Amino acid sequence: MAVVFEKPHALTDVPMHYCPGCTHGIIHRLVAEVIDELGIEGRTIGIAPVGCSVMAYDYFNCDMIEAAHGRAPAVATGVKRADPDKHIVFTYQGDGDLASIGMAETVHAAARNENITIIFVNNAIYGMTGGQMAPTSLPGQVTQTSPYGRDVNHCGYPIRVCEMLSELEGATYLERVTVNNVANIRKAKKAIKKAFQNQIDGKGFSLVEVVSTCPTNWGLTPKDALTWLEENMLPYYPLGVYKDKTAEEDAK
Ligand SMILES: Cc1ncc(C[n+]2csc(CCOP(=O)(O)OP(=O)(O)O)c2C)c(N)n1
Repeated sequence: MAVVFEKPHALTDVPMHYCPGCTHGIIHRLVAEVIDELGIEGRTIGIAPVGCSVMAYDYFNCDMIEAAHGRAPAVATGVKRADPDKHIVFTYQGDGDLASIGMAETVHAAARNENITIIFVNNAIYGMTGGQMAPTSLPGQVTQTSPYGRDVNHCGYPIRVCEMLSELEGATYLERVTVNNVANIRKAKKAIKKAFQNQIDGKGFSLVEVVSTCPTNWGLTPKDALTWLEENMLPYYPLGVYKDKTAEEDAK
């Protein structure tokens, strides 16, 4: 019989706890498919700090470490450097985690061109803790801590992580993708695969930002959350490759 659907081996059978319409599940699956396709499950170590994906260790079949909030790139650096030829190391971080409390770790890991892969899930809010404003919340966005909308005079402007890191000489590969439709899910997978392949090839720091939804904390249905993402997130966070030193090297 022809197999038309198979769960990636790198995902466990544990049902995920994510809310309806949350895109963490799609992104987990893409990471798992890439691990399967590259045949690296046995040597992959994932690092997920706190955030809605805090229990990612239940969902991925590879070894997982839980880091303190924001510290995943530092932990990843240690794990990778302990046995650089053997370990394939990825972090899986939210925007509250990576761009707020963990910003220093992110910037310095990129500046050092650590040979690690970062999956950065940007849903413009602190999901796990109930919807507080994140560094990526949009101007005017209503959150638990900005009930009248994010006022840039008071709270400053959102941080565009890929653009910011692209100024660093160290960073190797930075791409922003989303998972709002099938075509974009395919592009997201391609970017995630490249980010892992770069590490296998010893190319250095690779980060894929995935523009994501949080229907629960945005106060929207799953369908309306996708529309909100398309109408509000994508204009502020344009998709694309922000840096690719591997392409520059290939062109030489
Ligand atoms: C040192 C520390 N400070 C604060 C917290 C509380 N906390 C847990 S998760 C989180 C934010 C999570 O948001 P994000 O990283 O965007 O991930 P999401 O839940 O949206 O997927 C915060 C502030 C914590 N666990 N540890």
